[in-house]
This record gives sequence, C-alpha cells and structure tokens, in this order.
Amino acid sequence: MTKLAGVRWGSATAAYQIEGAVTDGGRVATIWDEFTARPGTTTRGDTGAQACGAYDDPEAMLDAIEWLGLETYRFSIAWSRIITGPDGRSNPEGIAYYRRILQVLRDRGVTPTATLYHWDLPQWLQERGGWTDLATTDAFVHFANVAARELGDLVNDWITVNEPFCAAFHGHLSGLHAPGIQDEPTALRAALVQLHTHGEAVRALRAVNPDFRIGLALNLSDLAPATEHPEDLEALRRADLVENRLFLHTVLQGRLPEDTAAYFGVDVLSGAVEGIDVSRIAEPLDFIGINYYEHNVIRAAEAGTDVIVRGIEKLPVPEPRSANGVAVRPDGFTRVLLRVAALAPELPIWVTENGIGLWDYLGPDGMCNDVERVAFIDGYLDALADAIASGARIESYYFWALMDNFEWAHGYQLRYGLFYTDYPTGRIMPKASADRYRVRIAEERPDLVEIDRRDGAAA
Ligand code: IFM
Repeated sequence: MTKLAGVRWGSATAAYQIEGAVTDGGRVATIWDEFTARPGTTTRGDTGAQACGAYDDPEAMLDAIEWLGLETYRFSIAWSRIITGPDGRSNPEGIAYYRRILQVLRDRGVTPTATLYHWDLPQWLQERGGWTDLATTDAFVHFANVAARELGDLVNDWITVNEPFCAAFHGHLSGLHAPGIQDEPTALRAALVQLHTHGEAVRALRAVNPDFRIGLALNLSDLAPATEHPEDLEALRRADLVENRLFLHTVLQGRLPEDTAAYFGVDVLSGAVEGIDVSRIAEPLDFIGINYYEHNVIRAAEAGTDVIVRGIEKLPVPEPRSANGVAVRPDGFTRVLLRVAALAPELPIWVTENGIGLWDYLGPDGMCNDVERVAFIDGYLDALADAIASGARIESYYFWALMDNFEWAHGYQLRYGLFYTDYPTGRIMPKASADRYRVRIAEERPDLVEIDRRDGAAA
C-alpha cells in the first residue's frame, strides 16, 4: 500500500474559464461578461468570450480526462445556461449540454463533481443587488433544485459555492474581480450571503436526493508571522480572520469568529448579518473541499499594502514561486490540511484545487516542458502523503487545472493547465506535467493507467 492509497485522482475546471460561446445556447450574461467588457479589468482586455471553446467542442477535454486516467472530474455548471431570467424558466439547451458531458463521463467510468457557483453570477441578479441581497439566495436555491432534478441521475457529488472569500473580497473590496465593487461592508455582506446561500442550498439538494454527497470549496491560506512581536502576531490574527476563519469556522461551527465585530465594526457586522441565521450555515456536510495555493508571511504595517486586510503587509516570498509570485510551499499545504482535520476530524477532506500559475510556452519541439509544475506535483503529493500520515482524512485530490483557461483578471497569460491550450486553434496538448501526473496516478492505481515498464513512462 502506498502512502496515498485511497485518494481519488482528479482534475478541475470551471464554466466561465473554459466554455466560451457566451451568447450561444440560450445563455444569459454574467457579471464576468459585464466586468471584462470594462477597459482595464483584465490583462490585455481578455474576456471569456472564447476561452477553450469547450461549449462548442468538449471532445478534446473529455479525451484528456480519459488519457490522464482520472477517476473524477470537477467542473462547474453555468447558472446562466440553466436559468435564463427572473421568471426562473429553465433552458433545455443548457441542460442538454451538461447532460451530454455527464453521459460521456459516465460511459468512460469517470465520476463527476459539479460546482454550482464558480463566480459567474447572472448579470440580472447583480442588477438586483447580487450577493448583498437575500433574494439571490432564493434564486440560487431554485437553480440548485433545477440542476439537481435535471442532472441528478448523472451526478451525485455537489459543491455549492467555490471560494466565497474571492467572490466576496476580490469581487467587492479589492475590485480585482467581478462585479468590481470596492467597499468593505459590501464585501462582508457578500461573504455572509454566500455562506447563508450555501447552507440553504445544502438543505435543498438533500431534499432532492438524500444520497447526494455535498460540500463547498474554501480557499485557505497558510499564514506565518514575520516576527514574534505582538504587532505582527496581531496582524497575523487579522489576516487569518478575513482569509480563513470567517469561512472555515462559520461553515463548520455555525458561529462567526469572536473577533469579527472588533475588526469590521459592530454596525457593519449587524448590517452584514441582517436576515441571516448564522447557526444554519453549519449544515452537516459529506466533505469539505479545500483549494490550496497561498502561503504568506504577514507583518504589521500602519499604512498596510494588502488589498484586502487592513494594516498588514505580505512579505515577498523567496524562490521557488509561481509566475504571479505565489510561494511554492508544500509544507503549508500539509499544515492547512491538518488544521482542517483538527477542526473536523471525522469530515472527509477533498482537495478540490491545487496548482501553480506559470508563463508556459511551447519550445521549438512543439512541447511544453513545464519543469516547475512537474516538481510542484511531486512536492505537493508528498505533502499530501504527510497530511494523511498525520491523520488527515483525504478522499480526493483535484489538480487545477485540466487545461490552460481564462485566468480571471490575468486573462490568458497566466497558465495553470496540465494541458497546453493553443487559443487560436483551440487545440490542447499534454505538457510534461500531464505526463508526470499520469505516471503518478499509474503508480497509485495501475488499474487506471497502464505503465510502460521499459522506460517507466505511462503507456
Ligand atoms: O483559476 C482559479 C479558479 O477559478 C479558482 N481557484 C484559483 C484558480 C487559480 O487562480
């Protein structure tokens, strides 16, 4: 038995990042269509209008999943393709698209995990208040119901919301993400309305089918203080509140961290929780999804430079790091997983995302030799094994991403894929990291991928 025995192997994508065809098939506009149309919001003015073309032609993507030997594939269902407006009418074309994908996955023995909210709020809901308005919860519950009824015979595993921290604080405070608002009370409200929506959606999904497995995906950071001085420790506590505890503790314990009111202010907090029963957010889950990317060293700074947390500075991280300056710290991954395991020892953990952004390119031989991502895979799988050895109940691991795609404000420049996407043609081809991930899967599960014993490579 290997140190990673029992883990299900997967990879992930999200609708707006891969589908394109934003005006086709009855899809309605989302906040990302509106945001990316504003000048200066994304690198080079990139938008998701074309992305990887996975709406028009999902075949190459489905073949890539099979070639890697994945047991499970995480994707997201575009709300805007399923529900077309305030009257709640569903769209048969959108439903048929996801049924087609799910049927192919089933035929090929791949278990799907469907994310319901991966940041693509329909624009008509934004115009009515978006994530600050509890009517958005009702609309989401309706969407979840329709998705569960129409697709639930083909998908059993559901993620309600993906990274509510980013949607709340990048969408409504730093303004780096759609809808591009910059206001702290609005951001806190958006965080709590999403968490409340998550709780309501779990109940709605269970009412459709009590056998569904349901969780959410939280991005958590590993944080360390720059020094042991009280000011730095206090700065660390603030960063940990906003980036981690506000989400993790509320979802698992049904109460806000004690320092929430002190940080945001009593009045702001009472506005943010209006109409929300926080205790109902902690609906029992079948798994908790963790997206791990960030390790940061935090220092107190009067004129803080962080775009989200007041009075802190994140120190530049040493090499190795990603192209966008994120630390490569597998030990941080182990720590985050063990932290979650300590809070909820019985709850299975699914690593719903883990990956690295690089400026990948094709060499003269037409291959993408992404050696940093190859090393990343080995380092982070070792870190996963360490977490398991120390008692974390890890059930699944999804590499982000299956293929290069629209990386939000970074557009198409920053690449995360195991497969290289040639955007002009829509072709995808395996990078060195795809070979490596495939070999690692084959080593763990020879029944999924055949290894050519002559050279150690997957056949
Ligand atoms: O591409 C994103 C994804 O949509 C959410 N998690 C982080 C990824 C890399 O930035």
